[in-house]
Amino acid sequence: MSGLPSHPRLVSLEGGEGAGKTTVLAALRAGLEATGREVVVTREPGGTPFAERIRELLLDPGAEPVSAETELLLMFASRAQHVRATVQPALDRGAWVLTDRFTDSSFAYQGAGRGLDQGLIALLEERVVGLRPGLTLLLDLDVAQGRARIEGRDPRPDRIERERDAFFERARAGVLARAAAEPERFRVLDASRPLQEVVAAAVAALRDRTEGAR
Ligand code: Z5A
Repeated sequence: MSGLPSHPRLVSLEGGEGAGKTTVLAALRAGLEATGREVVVTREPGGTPFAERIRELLLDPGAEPVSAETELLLMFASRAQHVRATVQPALDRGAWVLTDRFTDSSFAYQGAGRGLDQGLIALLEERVVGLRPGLTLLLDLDVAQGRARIEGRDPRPDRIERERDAFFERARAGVLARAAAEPERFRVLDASRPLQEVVAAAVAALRDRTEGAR
């Protein structure tokens, strides 16, 4: 486990395509706002205008193959800007930050998925990011089931969506291993259940943490 500080008001959602992160985020936001808290909902890659431009680069299928190293560094370039321009200022003024993906995605996709050195990713996390969420909700779903849910959504899948299932299986195994290694931070939710049940489980998990973290 790393010695990085975790912030109790930074909450991340992780999970594969079609796991329900978008719907869950909206419910978490509504629950927190109903109690009078300021909430910033954001995402990675992206979360600031500049970082969103990096997201476009990352997801554009383009014509030129993108190396795994390029992909990793662009993910962290986006995250560096996101943390400094959006996440940290919001935390500093007392807001809750709900982010659709954070550094665990880089360990999962670029580390476990692409086979890049986990030590390099850990170093980037330490030097460039410098903090971890206090709570990470992992919406865990079978890869084929996730694909089936988003089938037909986008006539032109993005560069990462075009990957084979084996890549997503490795990423899933990678993030599950991280969850097992950090049970205090992660809550693993079975995302194959009906959406309203997944939402209710996520809201309950966050409620557990909001007690005393106002
Ligand atoms: N990536 C990376 O490689 N490295 C990094 O460091 C970071 C990211 C930060 C873009 O992320 C890509 O970037 C992503 C990882 C990579 N590529 N992949 N995979 P993204 O978060 O924008 O992409 P995504 O995970 O593919 O998003 P998504 O497909 O939109 O997933 P979602 O938000 O979890 O799903 P949803 O939109 O909420 O739900 C999809 C559909 O399923 C929708 O019709 C729902 O109504 C339905 N759904 C959801 N849950 C249920 C349940 N429980 N039952 C029935 N139907 C459901």
